Amino acid sequence: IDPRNFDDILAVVASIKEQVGEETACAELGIICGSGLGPIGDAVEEATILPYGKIPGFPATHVVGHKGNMIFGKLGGKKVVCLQGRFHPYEHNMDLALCTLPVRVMHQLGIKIMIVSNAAGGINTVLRHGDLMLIKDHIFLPALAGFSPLVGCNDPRFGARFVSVHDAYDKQLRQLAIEVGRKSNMTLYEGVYVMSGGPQYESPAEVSLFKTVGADALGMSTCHEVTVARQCGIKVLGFSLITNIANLDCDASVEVSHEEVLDIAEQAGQRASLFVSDIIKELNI
Ligand code: 6GU
Repeated sequence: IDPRNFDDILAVVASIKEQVGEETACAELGIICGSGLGPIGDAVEEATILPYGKIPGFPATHVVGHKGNMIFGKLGGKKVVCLQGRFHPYEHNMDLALCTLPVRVMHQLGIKIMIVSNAAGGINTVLRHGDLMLIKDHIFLPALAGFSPLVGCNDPRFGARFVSVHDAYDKQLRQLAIEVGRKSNMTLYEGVYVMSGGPQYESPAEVSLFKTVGADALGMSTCHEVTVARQCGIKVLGFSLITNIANLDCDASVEVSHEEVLDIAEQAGQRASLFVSDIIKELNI
């Protein structure tokens, strides 16, 4: 499977439909559960689970704390397809087209809206660990340096050659999230997410750089998926679960540990998942 080849994507979709059935495979909402939104995958009703290992072209996931399942079923009365486990560019030689294959597959399965989540380090000082930040815009650092999933020859069936991302995180969906948050007394910040390539965490000087250019939270995922979703016209709602505070001062810095990130993601993930379920109930698709 070549993730840059449109016909290969259709072949992947045909295989999925053959394995789970045409009716089960069709979905109107796609969810990418990053660290923290795993529980939402477990909450899918009438679930049909397809492990990534059975999907042609899907690479294996190796990161501890990330599963690898495509889950079909219902949430809040909507037909959903849920990706429990995502592909990080640092795991796959910065092959961003490969890492976004699931987004193109979900588009062919019919999704109109995609909800994405990630674990992120807080840069803005109002953020505390365990907080949820609604993403209003992003800085896709790898893409600015040439690592974009849209690089290469573009089959027009994927969408436009030059994609506008002025409205990447849909304003109406963000307003809905804020309203639902208000009703359920959920403190919700809105901010800018910056994606770095990783896998090393950033130095204090690098975090200062991101703060200076307007980033509020920092992670290693999401932007590539959102960019591909926008190319094919999917509306996006994105969240960052703040698992730790990014280091800004090199004389008062602490080690960032993946265990801490996973621990907080697990603690706060249940609440975040309930909140996202409440949003899904209110969606008009
Ligand atoms: Cl501090 N940096 C990055 N790049 N990703 C993270 C993080 C920090 N904390 C959680 N994920």
